[in-house]
Amino acid sequence: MSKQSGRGRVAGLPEWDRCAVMGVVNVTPDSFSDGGRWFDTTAAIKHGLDLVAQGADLVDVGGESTRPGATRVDEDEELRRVVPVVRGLASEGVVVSVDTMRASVAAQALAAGAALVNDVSGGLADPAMIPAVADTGAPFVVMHWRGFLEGGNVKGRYADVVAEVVDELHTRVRAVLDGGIAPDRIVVDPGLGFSKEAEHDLALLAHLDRLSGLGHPLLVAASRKRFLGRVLAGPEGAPPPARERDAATAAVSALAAQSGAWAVRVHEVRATADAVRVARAVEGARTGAPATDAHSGRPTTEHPTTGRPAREQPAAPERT
Ligand code: PMM
Repeated sequence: MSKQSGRGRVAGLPEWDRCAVMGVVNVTPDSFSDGGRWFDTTAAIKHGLDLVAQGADLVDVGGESTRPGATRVDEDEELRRVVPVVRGLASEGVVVSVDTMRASVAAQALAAGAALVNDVSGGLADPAMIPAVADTGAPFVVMHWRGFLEGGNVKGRYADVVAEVVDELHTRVRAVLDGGIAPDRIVVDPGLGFSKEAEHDLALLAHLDRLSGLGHPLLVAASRKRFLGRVLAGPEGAPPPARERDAATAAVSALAAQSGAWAVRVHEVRATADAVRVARAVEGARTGAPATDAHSGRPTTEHPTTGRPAREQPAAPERT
């Protein structure tokens, strides 16, 4: 992968010629923006399929909330939440990622058809995680993490957030490589909102090129996060609720795609699917390499893996 781009190719996953869209299915009663909505297995599978129909390239399934102060779910409960949803989506041809900090959940999700392990602790929460993933040869997301989010954000002090996050991620990547995960199967993620204040998240977004300099594809997960609430509220106002931050999320998706991110992780897929395709079209106009994506423009095509209609047709003729 080029040192300038965080896109690259992740071995073991399909290749997209633009920033990929990872849709989120939280099978939890308490995630901060959508807790409880997809808690039932059937509803969660249907939601994942809907996200694919709206343009998601992968679906990230998680059974444990990582919001500040959340109590950990026990292992059996996490397995009960996650594995049937992973199996249901994978059996429909969806590229599934499993969002977990537990090796046992990762292993069972991979056995049920997941293609990628997304561990917000980058392998720190469970010492069995890296060997378990290395054994299967699955790709692995290494997120910047300074520990569980407890009150007061005591771990979120930085003199130079970009340099420190790059440095700490570099150390984690080395540990992951030493643990036997192949370099072309590692994705890095700055962990927006994890032990970070709004100013830290914004600085990291302003310097995605420095994170790409780690030499691995980059995942950016800004969706509905607190820093977007702060930006939208302005200096005095109250932040809008999480579910009113989707337009702001799509704006970050366009910026991340333009910076060469490999993927963006979002709750509301449709606007981000458009944003990454516009970013790709602009890139094509600059480089002379037109997009080959079957979804670009106003497609009538089917999703490449599920065979479902990718997007609806516009109801009325365009004006200009
Ligand atoms: N954030 C959340 C959950 N999983 N995974 C990665 N790789 N990066 C993130 O920043 C991240 C994540 C928390 O958000 P949610 O509760 O809305 O899913």
